[in-house]
Amino acid sequence: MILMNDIVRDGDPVLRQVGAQVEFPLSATDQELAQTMMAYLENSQDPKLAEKYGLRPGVGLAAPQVGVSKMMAAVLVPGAEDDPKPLFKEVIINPVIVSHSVQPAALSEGEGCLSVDHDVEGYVVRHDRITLRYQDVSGQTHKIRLRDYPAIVCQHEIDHLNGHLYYDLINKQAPYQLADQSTVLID
Ligand code: K3U
Ligand code: NI
Repeated sequence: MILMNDIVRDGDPVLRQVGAQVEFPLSATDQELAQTMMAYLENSQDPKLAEKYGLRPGVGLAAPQVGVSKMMAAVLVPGAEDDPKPLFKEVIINPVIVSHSVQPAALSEGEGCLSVDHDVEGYVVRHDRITLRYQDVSGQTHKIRLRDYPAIVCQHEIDHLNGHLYYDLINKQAPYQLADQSTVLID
């Protein structure tokens, strides 16, 4: 089980490395990594388990954040409050953004990261819509379109796989200035 103590914090070089491609069929170690990363997200989104184990809630977790420099991330975006079905739930392996909208988007509240203990305020401007190609744990390739919040979460996670952290994208001089007035602000 992954606990907060297992999560690598900003300053560790593994968070700045480009992850290695994952080979298929998945090794037993990589299968367990996929399973335990998704279990972290599920547990962290359950208020009772989060409290019991001291977990910070997360909607995504990338392998480098648990010290493994590989192209693998778990994503669990919950659905609406009264809907138990997640909006997006997948372990994405060797993900590539094959195309994206010109239209930018940012979360109105900014972003956070389980590997960054202090909040860095400001807009993190990303693509509003992406076409994502990835492999699932069985090795099957998917090509899907995502927009708005799930697209933002996947971009945050793919950034982890390429050694980038969300605050790299914040304009430090003017954190809430938007260069493009058409930027979609997501609540
Ligand atoms: O954004 C978070 C959240 C948690 C529960 C419910 C709703 C939102 C927590 S921060 C988070 O999930 C990071 C996780 C990280 F850093 F380990 F990848 C991912 C993320 C945060 C904000 C925007 C996009 C992705
Ligand atoms: Ni993060």
